Amino acid sequence: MVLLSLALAGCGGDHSILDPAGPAARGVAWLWWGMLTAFTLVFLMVVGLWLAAFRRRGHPVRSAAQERRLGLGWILGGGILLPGVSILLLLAVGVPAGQRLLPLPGVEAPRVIEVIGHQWWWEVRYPHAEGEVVTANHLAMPAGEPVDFHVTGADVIHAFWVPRLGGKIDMLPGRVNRIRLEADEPGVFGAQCAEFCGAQHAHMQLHVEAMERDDFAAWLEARRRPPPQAEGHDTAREAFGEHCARCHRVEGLAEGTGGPDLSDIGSRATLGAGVLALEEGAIARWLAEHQTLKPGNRMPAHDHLDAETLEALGAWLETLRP
Ligand code: HEC
Ligand SMILES: [Cu+2]
Repeated sequence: MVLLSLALAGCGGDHSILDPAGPAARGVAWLWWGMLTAFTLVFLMVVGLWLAAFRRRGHPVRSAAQERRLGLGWILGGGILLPGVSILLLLAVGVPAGQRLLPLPGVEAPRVIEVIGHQWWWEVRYPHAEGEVVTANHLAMPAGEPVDFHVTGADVIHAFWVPRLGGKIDMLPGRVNRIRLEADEPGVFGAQCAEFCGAQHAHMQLHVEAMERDDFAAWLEARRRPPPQAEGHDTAREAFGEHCARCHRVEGLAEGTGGPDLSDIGSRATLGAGVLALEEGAIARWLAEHQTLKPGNRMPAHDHLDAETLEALGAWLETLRP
């Protein structure tokens, strides 16, 4: 019982395929339950036959012709008919469930959100927004309508997977793959890179937030403008220009590439793709300890900067919110 409850504890939470929050995921979950039921029945039947074989005493006497017919029956029934019917059934349910994940023509083309996998963080782009809207490790989407995700990899193969919304899809460098997902209701969903992509693959989580359509429009609108700059913080801005701006973008201030966009970093839920919760002081802590918190990550250590500068940088970055 203890082992069972431990195992079942893995069935809940915001990464659970058994708790679907959209039509694509529901199709996959139903298929999963159906297969589990069918395979449990087959398992019990096999165990039953096996036990029955033990109980049987003596040998039945059959003629050679009877033996042959019995053998043929097993081959045709158990070897062709049973697998044939099982596979047809699986296809009949599985193919439509898979189709629902594909952006097939016919439906009015929904909104597109681009997701790019990096070692080891997520870049999210909103091409339909007027102006450039980019976020990192945080994906916002409207609820109650399908969204097409166009995914690719910047360096190695990653995979995009929001378990509660639907099946996963590979993110391949040099190719754009598409998947159509929909969230029934506003909510927050966990997402995780699902293709081993190097040492910090496990620390590559994405915070997915589905919102009412109007809230989503406002969310986008707020990010079309540079974040308001708080008074003071001049030393931090200067240090940022010197040490950080080549890799990080802050709208209206820096156009670096190679690292996450920090324009709305103060409004995020987590840092380092899920390594730290974003609370007061967390950014300064990340700056000082990120190579311990997420060893080998692609941001160089900044040991040559004194603690004061790192703290000033952290305090300023926390003010960056739309
Ligand atoms: C050589 C490029 C590079 C430089 C220089 C650099 N960073 Fe980074 N930074 C990165 C990368 C890559 C990541 C993503 C690491 C990860 O999560 O795997 C990152 C992550 C971050 C994060 C967390 C972002 C998030 O979305 O959670 C912050 C904050 C940050 N950097 C701030 C800074 C500051 C401040 C400086 C200057 C002192 C700096 N970085 C210098 C490449 C760089
Ligand atoms: Cu990965």
